[in-house]
Amino acid sequence: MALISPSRRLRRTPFSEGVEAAGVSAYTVYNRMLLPTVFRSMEEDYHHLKSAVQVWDVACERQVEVRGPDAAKLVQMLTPRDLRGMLPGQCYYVPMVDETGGMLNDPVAVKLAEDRWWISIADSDLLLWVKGIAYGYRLDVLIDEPDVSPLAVQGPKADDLMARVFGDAVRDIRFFRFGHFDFQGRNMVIARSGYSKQGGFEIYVEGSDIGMPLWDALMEAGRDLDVYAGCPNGIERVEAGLLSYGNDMTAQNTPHEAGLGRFCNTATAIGCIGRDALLRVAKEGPIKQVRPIAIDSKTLPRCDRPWALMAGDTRVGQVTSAAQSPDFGCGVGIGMVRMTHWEAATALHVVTQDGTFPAVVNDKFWL
Ligand code: THG
Repeated sequence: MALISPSRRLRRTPFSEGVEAAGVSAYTVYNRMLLPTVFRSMEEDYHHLKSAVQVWDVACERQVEVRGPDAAKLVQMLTPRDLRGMLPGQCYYVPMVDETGGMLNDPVAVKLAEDRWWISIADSDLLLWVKGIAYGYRLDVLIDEPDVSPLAVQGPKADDLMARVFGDAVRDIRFFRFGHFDFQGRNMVIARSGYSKQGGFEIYVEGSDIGMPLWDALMEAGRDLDVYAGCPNGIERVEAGLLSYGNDMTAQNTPHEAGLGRFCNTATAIGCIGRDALLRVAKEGPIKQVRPIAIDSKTLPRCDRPWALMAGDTRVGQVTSAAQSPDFGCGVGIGMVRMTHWEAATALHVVTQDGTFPAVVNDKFWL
């Protein structure tokens, strides 16, 4: 593919200088911002992520900040996950839906205080929806996109690296919890979370000016840990079954179809927009659902379009993300499969732009 022309509409990040210096070799666009996808190669990045530690510029995971007396009420209107038990200091993975139960985003909600939340969004214009709801319901809230840019530190040596920069207390942060830490006199929200299954943290960097000093400090402190710039890895995240909004599910899908029913408490999420629609689909159950798909391949082309999943001559679904897995010796994919064929071990085939491969519905994701 040809290069993408940079311009003001395609936003750089507070870490872009560091990303470029590290020799980024490909980007995608996410929330109108640059998101690195490859540094050395997808496979080298994959092995390095699983053995060392990486620093990821995920500034494109923009925050929708909601603050004011009606903040908690508004956030509950956006999601079928019951937020009543959520405490300040917690993060929740929350499907967000429209009035028909269609998925608008699958962000991480960060509860800073009862009256102050960050919604750390996937790639869709959620800010417009949230502002529209707040205005339409005359809620007492302020909503904006603050100058907050997540920097992820991921990999088995993430704890050691983070402890060197922020102190040993970071080791005590529990999964999907956060604490406040100091870096050069600046407060940083640090959560144990991230878009990989290798373990690690996300630093919510407030103020673009402190971005490169933090990037440099992490790189310097981790020299002997083999720290390197990285990014969400297209192979590892499929092995892990981490969904990509816009790829694996869209506004055409309910959270149940996306396999996110475990993050819905629709019956008790009082006030959720789309609740009635979701109560119906939760009762009847989805007729298609996300499934892990193992592909009998030696190499795979880029999954840059949906690949038809066939049972004989019948189309029974599609694969929306896939890659050849070095560790599992097969292709790994995320598919959306009709209920007639979603049972584990169902034999199918997948039609790619480079030919057809045997495929099978796996019983679980690989990581
Ligand atoms: N971190 C932050 N913001 C984000 C992402 C992130 N915004 C965009 C995108 N990623 C949102 N999508 C996801 C998808 C999966 C997870 C987080 C965000 C995730 N899922 C785990 C799982 O499914 O196993 C854990 C979920 C849980 O147990 O609560 O981590 O990565 N800040």
